[in-house]
Amino acid sequence: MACAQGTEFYFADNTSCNTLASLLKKLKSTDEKTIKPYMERGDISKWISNVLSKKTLASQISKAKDKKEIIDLIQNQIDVKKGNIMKDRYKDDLLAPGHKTCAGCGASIAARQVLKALGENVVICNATGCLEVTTSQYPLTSWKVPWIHVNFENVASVASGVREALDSQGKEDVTVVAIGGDGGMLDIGFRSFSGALERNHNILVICYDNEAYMNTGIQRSGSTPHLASTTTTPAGIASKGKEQWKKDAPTIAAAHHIPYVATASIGYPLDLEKKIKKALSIKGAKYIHIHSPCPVGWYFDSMKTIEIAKDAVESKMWALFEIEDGKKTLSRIPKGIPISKYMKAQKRFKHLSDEDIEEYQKNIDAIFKKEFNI
Ligand SMILES: Cc1ncc(C[n+]2csc(CCOP(=O)(O)OP(=O)(O)O)c2C)c(N)n1
Ligand code: SF4
Ligand SMILES: [Mg+2]
Repeated sequence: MACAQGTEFYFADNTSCNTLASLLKKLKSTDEKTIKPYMERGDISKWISNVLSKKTLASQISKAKDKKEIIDLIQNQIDVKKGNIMKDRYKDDLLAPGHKTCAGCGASIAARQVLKALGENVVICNATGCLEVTTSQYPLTSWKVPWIHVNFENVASVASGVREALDSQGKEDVTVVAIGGDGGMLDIGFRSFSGALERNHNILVICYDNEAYMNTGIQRSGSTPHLASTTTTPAGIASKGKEQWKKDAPTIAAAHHIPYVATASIGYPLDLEKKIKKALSIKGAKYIHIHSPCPVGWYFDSMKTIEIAKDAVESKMWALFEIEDGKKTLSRIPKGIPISKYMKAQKRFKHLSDEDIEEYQKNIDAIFKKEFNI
């Protein structure tokens, strides 16, 4: 059937194969009898390691008992490659892959988790920002639900208008969502955000918070944490990064007397989805604030997005809570890992000394104690 030659391998009909997908295709059309002798001589695993440098896969294949097992192993590798490990959970994903976010982008993970909980009966209004520009490059779109691009500064107003239009058509059952980044929602779009909440429009407002204006080059926002270095608050001899503390947007949202406010993290998708579903069951304005790490703007390894997100929660840098009828309830008691673990993994905090971090820790502990008494 085949033999290994240099960096390629050839089948008996002289066709070559140098990707897992073409190997799989070939194997599927090859009968068990033909493949057996190669399995016994261990040639199949040799091809894989020679050609595709998949040493672990090759050793697994050398132990395979039949063709079906080989096919399953290769199919599994292809699925992993396509990022389909979560294929059962996210098989009906409403944000299609192929968009242009950077590797490990927390904002796109947030959007997938949000859509999973929302379902299809929804209109998404999306403010300008990373999530919007990367998912909607004309004529392509990743959104499999009705979606509108809105200016940077008025997404909650547009969502209010969409709500009115749908209601006037008797479509009260359609969920209307305004989603934007921290800059678009909480700084420049604050007037629109505040207005929609104050009117108690029946919409769900979501901020994916990557703690800076990422799309235009990592400028600080009101949501940037204290002492983070950004391009407009660069750490150096004269500065230790952003002077001010992070704007407390969830508390500000709750001060509009809306029925539901919650914080979430992409590191805890089940908590996030539960909160979205709860919001859907409530009439009036709802606000969910999602902590969404950005490997590019926070300068960390893009493999670590979820780890960073979880460390934010476990170190008390980001609290998961709900505010209902003015009452704030913690959704997850943090393990209390040192904030140094969270900070030292990100270059935006790299300039801080151990003493700076110790001082920071004291402040965070004090805020947490005051807010949640733990
Ligand atoms: C009125 C207006 N000002 C500035 C811009 C340029 N602009 C586009 S996206 C962006 C930053 C977006 O930041 P954020 O909302 O936090 O979303 P992110 O890119 O971080 O996801 C800015 C300043 C704009 N489009 N419109
Ligand atoms: S800059 Fe950050 S938020 Fe923007 S697409 Fe890249 S990873 Fe995502
Ligand atoms: Mg942002």
